[in-house]
Amino acid sequence: MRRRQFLQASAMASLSALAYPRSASAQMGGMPGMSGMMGRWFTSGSVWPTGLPLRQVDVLANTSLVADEFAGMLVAAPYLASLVSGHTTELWGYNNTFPGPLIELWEGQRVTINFANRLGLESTVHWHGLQVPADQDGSPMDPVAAGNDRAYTFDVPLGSAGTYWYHPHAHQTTTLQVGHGLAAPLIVRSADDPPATLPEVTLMVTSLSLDQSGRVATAATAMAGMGGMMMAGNGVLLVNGQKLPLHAMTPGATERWRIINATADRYLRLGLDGHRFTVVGTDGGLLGQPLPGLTEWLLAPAQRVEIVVTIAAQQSARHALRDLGYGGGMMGGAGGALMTVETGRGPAQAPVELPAVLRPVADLGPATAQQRVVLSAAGMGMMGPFLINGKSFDMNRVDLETVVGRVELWDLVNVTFMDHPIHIHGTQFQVVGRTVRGVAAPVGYPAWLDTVNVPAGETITIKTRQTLPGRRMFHCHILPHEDAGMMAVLDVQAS
Ligand SMILES: [Cu+2]
Repeated sequence: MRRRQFLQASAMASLSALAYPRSASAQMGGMPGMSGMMGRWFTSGSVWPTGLPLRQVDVLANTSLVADEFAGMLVAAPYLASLVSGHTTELWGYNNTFPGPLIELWEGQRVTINFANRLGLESTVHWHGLQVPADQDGSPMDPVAAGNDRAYTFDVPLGSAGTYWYHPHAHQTTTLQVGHGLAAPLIVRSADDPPATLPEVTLMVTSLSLDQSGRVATAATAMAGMGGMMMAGNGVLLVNGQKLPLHAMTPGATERWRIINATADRYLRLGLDGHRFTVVGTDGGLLGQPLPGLTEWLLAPAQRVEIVVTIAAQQSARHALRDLGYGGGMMGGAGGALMTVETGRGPAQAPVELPAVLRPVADLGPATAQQRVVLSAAGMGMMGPFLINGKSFDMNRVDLETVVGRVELWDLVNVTFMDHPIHIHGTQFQVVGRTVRGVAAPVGYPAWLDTVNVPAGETITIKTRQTLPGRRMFHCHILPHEDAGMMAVLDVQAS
């Protein structure tokens, strides 16, 4: 298939996946109504300010005086924030910010992050999507006890420029910790970055559930964590910690937006009112060439996308970036408007030509091994808890084995009634196959992913390779599913 057809087929494929989950949730009878009722319960009484100018996430200062090195300090601790009128909210933050500070790195840099855990429970910092050594990956096997410190040290691989994020990955409390605000963006930069001439905006999407006194509704997170209920989160969707912020643009301006789905459990089907946009990058960085003319993009929990937006040349106009809604087999509707773009009164900016070629996405080469990963549910197959290859997570058990450098095909087989976004630590992979109800369907475009959505009833085949030895997690990134055991261990042996 020629490349353009390939890309279009993929965009179509992601649209065709929509019909199934809707019918699945319709089968649940009166329960969607219950979900709506709970949504009101957990958010009523909290009046969120909207329409404030979009804030940029604070950048973590580099305290290293040595060239090609980055050093920084992260303190995870509870702190009080004013989020809704009339109340203060205890969040858990990195350096008392929500989201946490943006870590900006360059390919080839040596990185040292000193981490102080001042939470009341064990935590870790997981560098989601970055290829770091297994013992620096912040996995649940490697917790930092409450009150303790540790240093994370790694080198940023060449070719890894892209949009990432970091968050806690502690055993069974990831939902709780991320749900209290612990998550932050991380960007790896490269001198070879054709869209770098464009103004850039980082949009970190999180969800937060507050009760009527403005407290983080831990009951909601704990309940969701009880076995992975088929319910989308009740939280309010926030962009850079704000509800429905206002982003000012010059009429006709072109910008590069890095969008991070840092929610615990929400699919984001992104659209910009009245506009088409161009995708230029996914989890692991740039595509080989721009993918233009899109009206929507499905961003599963933990995924990132880089889009280029040219806003209409009309002056003083408002357009919403919104979540158009995608159940993924869960109940819960569209998240609605996430951010308002408002054009000014100045003269329209001239259109910007994107480079035709971005950065090659190389094939990993012929696969020499195959693995099968079956996503299933215990019990009646509806409510979870969800399993991987028939088992619940045990960090002392090895579930799959591989060897450094070995290229493998993994069949991710979803026999449950809902979608699961599967994340593999320590690598970036490519989607090479897709089977819908036994029939091969068009697969994606060549792109680097560390998290792939496996729709209900489908099989997604990925080509993957680990470059460093050690034990790695792979798991569902709907965090209540992960906490309830939808996770497994990949042992990567030295070659
Ligand atoms: Cu899941």
